[in-house]
Amino acid sequence: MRGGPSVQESIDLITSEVVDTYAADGVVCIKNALHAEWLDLLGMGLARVMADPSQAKHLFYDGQPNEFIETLRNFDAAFEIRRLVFDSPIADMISKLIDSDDIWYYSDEFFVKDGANCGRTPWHQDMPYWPLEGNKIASAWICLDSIPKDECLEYIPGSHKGVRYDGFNPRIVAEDPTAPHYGKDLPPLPDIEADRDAWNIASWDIEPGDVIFAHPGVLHGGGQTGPNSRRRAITIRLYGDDITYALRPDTKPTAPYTPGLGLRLEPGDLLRHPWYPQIRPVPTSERIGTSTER
Ligand SMILES: O=C(O)CCC(=O)C(=O)O
Repeated sequence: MRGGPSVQESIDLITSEVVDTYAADGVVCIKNALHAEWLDLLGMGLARVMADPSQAKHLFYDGQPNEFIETLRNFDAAFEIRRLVFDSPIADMISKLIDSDDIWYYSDEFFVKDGANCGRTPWHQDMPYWPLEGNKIASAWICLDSIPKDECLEYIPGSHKGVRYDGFNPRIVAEDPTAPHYGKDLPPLPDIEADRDAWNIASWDIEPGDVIFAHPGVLHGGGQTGPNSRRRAITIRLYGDDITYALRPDTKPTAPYTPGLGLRLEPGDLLRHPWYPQIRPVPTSERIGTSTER
């Protein structure tokens, strides 16, 4: 039968052990974390985004047999994704995970590998692409499809406490998944695929409703699809009260590009700007009925 945890039951899955694992490893997988209705909402949001010509579709491995689609800030393009961010327990789970009552939206991203033999997402950390610093931040990775461990996103636990690498260059990932994004200030990514045994790689068999929470400093990548699979996933990125604006190398824009942000904020300022709406406490305009929810 379709179903799943209530909102409160989902929030209760973030136990003190989960919080400790997240702090140490920067990644934790919570099984059966979301009710099936949240996945319905996610599926409707994905359909709207894919049908919307004004929502940019970025192609990895453009024109190759392993091509797949990525779209950014679907919160602005799809009412369903906006509702998922405000109404589902994800924000409350992240609030407990990172110990911040106040939660803001940074971004969200679909990775649509909707068919056989889509390529791997190259290994990377997210922090180098984002104009921020701090520790109270998490991405919730949610997949609409059942996938085996070797098609799941893979992570290097603990790497959020290690070296901060340059990003990869999305335009030439097919030729070189470690080619630098900025080419300035940060060391290039290691070639983890070329030497997988040297790394402690974690991933999980995934069923719809499972959620992986990851710190954006953790190295992660992977998730090619097999001959009979599809893997349609979103990552919802939320942050808490210690996150400040930070500069990145000036050779490329950050992701998403937020023109004007750096003209209004100084490095070290708290990251407060309409680009990043507050999610918790729920703003009055987003409240449900007359409830007194946070
Ligand atoms: O799902 C994927 O293949 C990539 C996801 C990712 O890079 C992320 O969640 O930051």
